[in-house]
Amino acid sequence: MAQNKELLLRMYERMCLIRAFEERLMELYRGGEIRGSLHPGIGQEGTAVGAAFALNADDYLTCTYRGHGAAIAKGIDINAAMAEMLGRSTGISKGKGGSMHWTDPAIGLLGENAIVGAGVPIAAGAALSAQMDGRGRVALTMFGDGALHQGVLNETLNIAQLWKLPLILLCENNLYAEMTPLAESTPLKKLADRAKGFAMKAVTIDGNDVCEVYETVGKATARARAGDGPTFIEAMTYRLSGHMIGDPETYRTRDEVAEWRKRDPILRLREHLAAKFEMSESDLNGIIERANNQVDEAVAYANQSPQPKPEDVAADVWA
Ligand SMILES: Cc1ncc(C[n+]2csc(CCOP(=O)(O)OP(=O)(O)O)c2C)c(N)n1
Ligand SMILES: [Mg+2]
Repeated sequence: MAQNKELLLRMYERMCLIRAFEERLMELYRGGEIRGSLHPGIGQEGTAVGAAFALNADDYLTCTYRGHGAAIAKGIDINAAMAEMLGRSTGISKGKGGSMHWTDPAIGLLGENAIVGAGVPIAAGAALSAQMDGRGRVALTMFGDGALHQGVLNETLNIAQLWKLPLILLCENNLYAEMTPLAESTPLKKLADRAKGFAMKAVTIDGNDVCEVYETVGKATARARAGDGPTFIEAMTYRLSGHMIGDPETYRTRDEVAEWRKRDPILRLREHLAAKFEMSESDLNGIIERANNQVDEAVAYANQSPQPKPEDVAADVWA
């Protein structure tokens, strides 16, 4: 892990904020306050923060329905995000998008996406526009191991490499696509090998080591900005929560989850901060407390916000 204390602390703070935010979402959901479905990324905060922190403010990002973490890491306003979750008119999509469609062009977030794989060609389009306008921006797209088997992924890998698009393809390999274990959907041992088949530079890394993600994405953005084309990054990680809220999780063992809990990316960074920078338990707990306070404020903001008006039901709706 890296030695820059200020950066590590900012990463730790953001990972704690994401965890606090999503844990609160689960509570609110169980209390009947959130409608639609909810796919927490608990356990995957290392990929979200490592990736988004390696981007510039004006770089593009697309992610999946499990993208709250990436959006918060890229800098989404958590008050507006919470208002969105509670269906309020002050939400990022005026309460009409919900959990799976967070979008904020002001921070380069071109959307989460409920359709598996669909954010990838959108990011490729953004990368093409960035290549054409020559301002040195890049696009990063996050998707799951299951998404890799969608036809559009393979088409995008091909064209992105052919056109040397400034695109970073970050595959969060959390070992399952819904309830299907990886070994039942592909003979590949390393998903990075799929990208190598398209002559693309591809690496497999530890996605629960936020520093490794940050450094690898940083190198990929440098290559992309220099005109050297895309990089495929397979980040090994694990979702500690179910696929979605209400998932009975009958397809994996408790021992497996317990084993991965020991590799929780937040815990690992916390241990590193304590060991290398002599941060005390109370300093580190204070960061979690501040994250919870920020989430309290976001919930209060959302609760004070008005519901959308019935007459606005068709406004801003394009399909
Ligand atoms: C095109 C499409 N097919 C199927 C689904 C149903 N579905 C939702 S999530 C999911 C699994 C995707 O797994 P993965 O890409 O590994 O992402 P993860 O959920 O593990 O983050 C599936 C099949 C969908 N939303 N879109
Ligand atoms: Mg998966």
